[in-house]
Amino acid sequence: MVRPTTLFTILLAPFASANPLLAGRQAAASINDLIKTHGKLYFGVATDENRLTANTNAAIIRADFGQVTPENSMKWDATEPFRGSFNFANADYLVNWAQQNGKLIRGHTLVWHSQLPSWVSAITDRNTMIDVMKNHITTLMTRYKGKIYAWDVVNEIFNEDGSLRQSVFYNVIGEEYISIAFQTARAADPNAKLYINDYNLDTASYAKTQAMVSRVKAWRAAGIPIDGIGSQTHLSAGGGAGVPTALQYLATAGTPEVAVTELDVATGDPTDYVDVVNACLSVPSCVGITVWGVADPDSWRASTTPLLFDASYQPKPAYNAIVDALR
Ligand code: 9MR
Repeated sequence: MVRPTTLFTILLAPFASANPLLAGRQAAASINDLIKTHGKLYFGVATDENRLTANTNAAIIRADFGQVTPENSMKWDATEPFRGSFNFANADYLVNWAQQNGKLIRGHTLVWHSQLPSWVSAITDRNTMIDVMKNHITTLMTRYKGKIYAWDVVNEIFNEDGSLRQSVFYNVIGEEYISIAFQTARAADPNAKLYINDYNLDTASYAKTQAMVSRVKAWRAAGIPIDGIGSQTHLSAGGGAGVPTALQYLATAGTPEVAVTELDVATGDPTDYVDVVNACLSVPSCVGITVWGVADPDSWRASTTPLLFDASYQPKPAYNAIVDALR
């Protein structure tokens, strides 16, 4: 089957310069088109309605990226602020935009201790918590069934020492919440790739990286349907150096896929970005890279200017270095 994104590239790429859809494009080449020549599925970016309707974000994403992740609109506080009362306005906008523009979508995120409404944090009864978690997962995944390439089913469930975080899900349900979450997700949208996603997995020898690999191996052996490990890859300057070895190591957990899911680099050093791109190229199961926003001022850590486009929405040296590395 021809992927929608491939079709988009074939049909529209030759007319890019004349196509008003792509007006506003500033970069020399699409890093999404280039990474696909290496057999990867996408080079993507986090965004949402507030970004897509501002400045030249939409034009840049249309031209240069092949996948979008909702930065905030699919999180629990946004989608189910009160029990059983769902709000999909911003998430629908993101999904419709992606479909209209031929972009893959990574769903983010179903079970996370942060951006969690207080009504969930207040639950103390195990069966109630299981019902609530299952209903949340099933409702979101069913709404977008068939439209989401991959879901971050659980997010940031490890402590830095590799033990499991004492989140409200862990405390009330026990470790079994992980298996319940993945089984529920598989049943809701059997074609979506199901991911476990976390940060500080950027050094192979780090306790959290080691725990991710050993626990994912064990969970998969026990039948938990985990298809991918997402490495967020929020780096400090110089942090790219360890990523190739770390990603290789994460791949040894045996999941069909790994992905770089939230890349940004304090100072935006081109070398760090190229290290991460080369890491994905050198790991066969790495399906793609997502950067955590388009332009520096919109970053969650804007003061470190960590992204690929500057405050004027112009491509930075790191963007051009990625183009060179992929050519
Ligand atoms: O970029 C997101 C920012 O806009 C939100 O305020 C923040 C709230 O926690 O979440 C940010 O995204 C996070 C992502 O969802 C999970 N990994 C860490 C990201 C950066 O904090």
